[in-house]
Amino acid sequence: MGNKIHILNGPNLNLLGTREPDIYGSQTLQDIENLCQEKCDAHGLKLEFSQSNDEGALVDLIQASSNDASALIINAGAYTHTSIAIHDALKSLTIPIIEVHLSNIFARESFRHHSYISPLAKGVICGFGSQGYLMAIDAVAQ
Ligand code: CA2
Repeated sequence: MGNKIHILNGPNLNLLGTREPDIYGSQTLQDIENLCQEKCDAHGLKLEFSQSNDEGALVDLIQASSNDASALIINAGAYTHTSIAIHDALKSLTIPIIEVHLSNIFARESFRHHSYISPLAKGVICGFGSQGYLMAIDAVAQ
């Protein structure tokens, strides 16, 4: 298993940097991946960073993470609030799960206040933009 972590991103996060910078910041997902890679390098961690708009593909990636990752950091986007399939896939993992959101989901619409992921997560970080991903990597490293 070693020291590899997976960071998984859900629907529409490929659009980061193109719209809604007031909510999600102006960085692209590639910018965030680059920052995560630097942080992992500093900790001596290997990184697999993925994004999909497809719920089934995310389930496949979650299942695959159990083969070679020692932790999973996940921003499931809107599927956070809707997906029992992602909940079930995460439930079968034995590695620690950290849930991340760029925005503070509790300061937004009420439909974003419930997460199907939080009950399965070791910790939840939201509202700190891309910094939240780096905080999650630090938490994994420690
Ligand atoms: O704050 C987060 O990280 C979210 O997971 C982002 C999701 C949202 O549905 C969650 O409630 C909170 C949405 C990501 C959409 O990102 C876009 C970025 C730029 C333009 C359009 C969408």
